[in-house]
Amino acid sequence: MFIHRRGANAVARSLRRPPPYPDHLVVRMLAIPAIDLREGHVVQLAGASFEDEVVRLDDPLRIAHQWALAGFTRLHVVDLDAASERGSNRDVIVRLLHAGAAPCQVGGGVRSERQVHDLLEAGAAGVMLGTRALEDPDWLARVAFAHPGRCLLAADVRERRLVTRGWTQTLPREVLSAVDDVAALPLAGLLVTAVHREGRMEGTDLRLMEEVAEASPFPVFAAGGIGTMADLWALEERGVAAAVIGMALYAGVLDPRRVAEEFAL
Ligand code: AMZ
Repeated sequence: MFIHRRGANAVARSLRRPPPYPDHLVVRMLAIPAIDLREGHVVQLAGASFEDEVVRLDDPLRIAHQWALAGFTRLHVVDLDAASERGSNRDVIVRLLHAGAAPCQVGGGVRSERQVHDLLEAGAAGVMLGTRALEDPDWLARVAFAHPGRCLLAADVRERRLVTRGWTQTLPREVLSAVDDVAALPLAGLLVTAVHREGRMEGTDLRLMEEVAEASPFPVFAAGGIGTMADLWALEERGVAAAVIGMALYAGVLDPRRVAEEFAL
């Protein structure tokens, strides 16, 4: 039996109160470092702008090992060139998967069932599907049933509206309607990226994440804007299953060991 008030003990400790539940009964949120790939490098973009690259590191495998050494047990790998239809980092991704520093969820530009199949064959723990999944619901259903428990719907959201194609297209649909539409599929999770918060470290869109976590029958992976331990505790309190952290780890604003110690067991 698990207590589902995720993070209640951590919040109590942060307030210097005794934890309300025995630790072994509390389900913890997972923190996942982002490895965003561009032209073979690991990058971070400020405010989601390709013109405003603020981090560029040249050895993705070394970085993956560094996050694993810090204690993280999953990595979030995105091919930004493929997502924005500018190129591909497929070779780097295959090398990352073969290196096996930690299980990887992979996405960005995955637009065919063959690509999903190949990534899983190459060792991906999960595949994130955004643009094609949102534009072509029948395709998503086919792929999800062909690979049950391995696909995540990537819902990139600016304010409440879904955005696709490297965040250049805005769909008329809102994120909560997309959650309803996929509720019967055997997905591994729902990745919600608050594009309007991305790369700023000014806090995530908590209301959005809370509403999606309430509506979603799948584990919710939250991304965008995480900058502090308090952001992580707040997400956990709202029932979010996993948090993807980018800029705050690369900028050294969050201590990776401290985050992994609490959120990656
Ligand atoms: O930074 C961007 N412009 C960007 C980005 N990080 N565009 C897409 N993505 C990510 C999504 C999701 O994980 O957050 O790529 C994935 C979806 O890709 P696609 O090609 O399936 O929409």
